[in-house]
Amino acid sequence: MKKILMGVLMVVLAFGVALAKDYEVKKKAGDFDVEVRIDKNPPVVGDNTIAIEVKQAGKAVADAKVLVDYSMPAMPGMPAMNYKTDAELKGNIYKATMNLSMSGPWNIAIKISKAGKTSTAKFSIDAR
Ligand SMILES: [Cu+2]
Repeated sequence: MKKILMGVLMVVLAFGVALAKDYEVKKKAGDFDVEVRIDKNPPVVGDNTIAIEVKQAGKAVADAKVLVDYSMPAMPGMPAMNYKTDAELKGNIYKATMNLSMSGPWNIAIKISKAGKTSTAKFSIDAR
């Protein structure tokens, strides 16, 4: 019985690793559902492509303005860093390149503007 459980666990783990190829984050921003994928997992120093899917009531939103704001708080010997880049709509996905200049914690804010209202989804990553 234990062997079977271990076998099942191994399969589940292997599957989980295979699925977790991109770095994925799901967040709410106002009444938007935001799904974020970063092509490097973990995110790396240098270029990372961030793909953002925005949905409202289950439908893709393709007429918003999406801005990616990424920052690192000040640390010893380094002032706070902050960068902003507009995401470009490709299909139904907003894409941008984040150039992370340093390893360590980065705060990401995805700002979604539509009909004069801006909603923000926030999360943190750890660049390697
Ligand atoms: Cu730093």
